[in-house]
Amino acid sequence: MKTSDTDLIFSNKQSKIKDFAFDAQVVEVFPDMISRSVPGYSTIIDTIGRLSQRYVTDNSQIYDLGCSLGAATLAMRKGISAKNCKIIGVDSSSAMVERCKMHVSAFKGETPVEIIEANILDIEIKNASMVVLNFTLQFIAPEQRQLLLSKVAKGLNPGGLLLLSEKIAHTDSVCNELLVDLHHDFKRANGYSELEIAQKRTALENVMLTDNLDTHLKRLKLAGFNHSAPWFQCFNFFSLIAIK
Ligand code: GEK
Repeated sequence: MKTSDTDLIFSNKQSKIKDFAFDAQVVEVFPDMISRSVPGYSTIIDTIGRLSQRYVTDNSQIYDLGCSLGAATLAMRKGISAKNCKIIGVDSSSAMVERCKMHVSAFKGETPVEIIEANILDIEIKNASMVVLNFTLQFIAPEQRQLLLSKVAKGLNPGGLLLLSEKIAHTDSVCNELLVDLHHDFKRANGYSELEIAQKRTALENVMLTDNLDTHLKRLKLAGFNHSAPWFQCFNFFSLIAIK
C-alpha cells in the first residue's frame, strides 16, 4: 500500500537526473527507502544492538557515524547494559539531523544520546568502545576513507569494535553483474519499477563509490585493526566487524 511515507522519489521520468542528496524529500521517506533497498537492513540493525551489549564498556563513548534517522543509535541504546556511556550520532545532512533528534527523543532509554550535525571527517573520536559506519563510508570520497578509518581505530579503546556495512563491488565481473541483478530483483519484489531502479542508479553514480572486499579488509588492517571479518552478506551488500 502506498502512503505518504512511501518512497516515490524516482517514480516519474526525470528529464535530468540530479546527483542523489540526503535532503528533506529523502528524509521524509527514508525508513521506507532503506528497508526496500538494502537487503538485510533490519538484521544488521538488530545485530548492531546485540553487538553493543557485548562490546560497549562502562565509562566509554559510542559513535554512530552517518546516523541518518538514528536506527543504529536506538538499537544500541536498547542493547547497552554498560554504565555511564554516551552515544554520539553524527550526520552532515541538516534535514536528517533535525528529524533524527525528534525520532530519538520519542523513545526512552538510559544511555544519553547526542545527535550532532557535522562532517564525520571533522569530528574527534575518543574513548570509544564501539563505532558504527552503517552504509556511510561509501559516501565518503575514496581518498579520505583510509584517513577516516585510521581516526576511528585511533579513537577506539583496545578491544573496541567497528561495525562497517557497505555495498561492495565484486572483482569477478560475471558474478558482480549477477549479484547486482539479484539486488535489482529484490527491489522489484519490493515494488520499485524499472524506471525507479534505473533513475536511482544514475543519481547514485557520482556520489556512492563502492570498493571491493579486499580493499576494505586491507584498509582496516592498515588502520590498525587486529581482527576483521565479514559477518553478513546478501548479494552485493556486506557488513564487517573489525576489532582493535
Ligand atoms: C542507518 N547509518 O540507518 N559526514 C556525516 N554524514 C554523512 C557524510 C559525512 N561526510 N556523508 C554522508 N553522510 C544509517 C544509514 S545512510 C545510507 C546511513 C544510505 C550521511 C548521509 O547524510 C546519510 O544520512 C548517511 O550518511 C548514509 O543505519 O542511505 O544508503
